[in-house]
Amino acid sequence: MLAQAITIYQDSPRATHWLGRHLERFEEPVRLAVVGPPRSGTTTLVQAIGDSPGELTVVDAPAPAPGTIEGTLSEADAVLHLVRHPHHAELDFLHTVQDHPIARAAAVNAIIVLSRADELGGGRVDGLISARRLARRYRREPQARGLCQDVVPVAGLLARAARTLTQADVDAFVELARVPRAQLEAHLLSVDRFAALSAGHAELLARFGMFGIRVTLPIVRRDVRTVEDLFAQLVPRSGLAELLESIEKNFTRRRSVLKARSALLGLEVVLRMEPRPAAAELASQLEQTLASAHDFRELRLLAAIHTGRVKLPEDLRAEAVRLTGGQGTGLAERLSEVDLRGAIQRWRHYAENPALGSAERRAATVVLRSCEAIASGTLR
Ligand SMILES: Nc1nc2c(ncn2[C@@H]2O[C@H](COP(=O)(O)OP(=O)(O)O)[C@@H](O)[C@H]2O)c(=O)[nH]1
Ligand SMILES: [Mg+2]
Repeated sequence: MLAQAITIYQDSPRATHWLGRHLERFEEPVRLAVVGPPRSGTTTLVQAIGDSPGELTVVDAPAPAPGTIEGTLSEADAVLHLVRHPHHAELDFLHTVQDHPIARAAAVNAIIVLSRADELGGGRVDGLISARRLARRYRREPQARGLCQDVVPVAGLLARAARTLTQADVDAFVELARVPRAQLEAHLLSVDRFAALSAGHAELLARFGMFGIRVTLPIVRRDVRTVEDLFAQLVPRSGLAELLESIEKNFTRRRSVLKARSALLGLEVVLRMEPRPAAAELASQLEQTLASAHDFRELRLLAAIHTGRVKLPEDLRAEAVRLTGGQGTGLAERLSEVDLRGAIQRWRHYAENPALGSAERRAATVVLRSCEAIASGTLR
């Protein structure tokens, strides 16, 4: 469709440049924009996630002024929305972003991050526990439905410190662990008291934050003293592990769908800004594609299952995830341990079973469509 559009718009340099750029993007890594209000921690989190060459490019996208949202996000295939508290007005921004017909039809490219998650627990070592509870609750709320694929809490500062950990940091913690406990406790009561320990420790504090120090110290006390080992302990504790997993599952592994989504959005902009009779056919083709794109439905279903918005019995749940590509979109991954003919009968039955809730019946219909697409060989 992009190639067709380039032919139709060859006399418009602006349109062909824009469309050509969208064609190029198919070859590029998934482009992930990290968006949030000032001081929500976007810069810190971008450094914590880091690029994965050939797979993922992460860009820091400070919250744009109202009205420039489309421009900022049109370059991204997927978005992390940072909020410091989910019930804050900050979420209105996300509603605005998704308040576009195509964005809504394909709201499959966003993860909400509860950033600076350690602060939700008041800096206590178990801070992330309350943040996780909040995220779990929020994932199921109607307000989040249709807006995002997942809600994940992350203590970005600790995550970045883990990512950039050096042997010198480990040594500084080892030295800290030698200070008698009672004496150290007094220093751990406040940032000022801690910084007073020594200049080197002030730097450690700046990089790890008080939460990071409190979390890391007991690990080092348990004799974890190499960069690799400490890194392995800090990645899950900062929430970074869960975030990377969610990015992988929802974005990197679904690269082709996200790229297609970006291209459709890009095409829509040209068709809307420079309408012409020769493009009418293309416009209706675009509409049809969006209405029937099964890939988007699969992505939404997987997110609904993952977040608990759709509740299926355990065995059905596992099969639904596999058949809709949650373990990999290839035929082998979809069909492992599944007899396709039996699955089609089963899922048709579930789709019509009045004992299931309406969300579950709709889910079964999506799984059924996936099975039928596999059977007819039309699955891309
Ligand atoms: N406690 C805590 N502070 C953080 C965290 N992430 C960032 N910060 C601090 O919040 C401030 C803003 O962070 P920054 O990444 O520059 O936010 P940005 O304005 O969105 O780019 C800085 O002082 C950071 O050190 C976090 O996970 N926990
Ligand atoms: Mg910044």
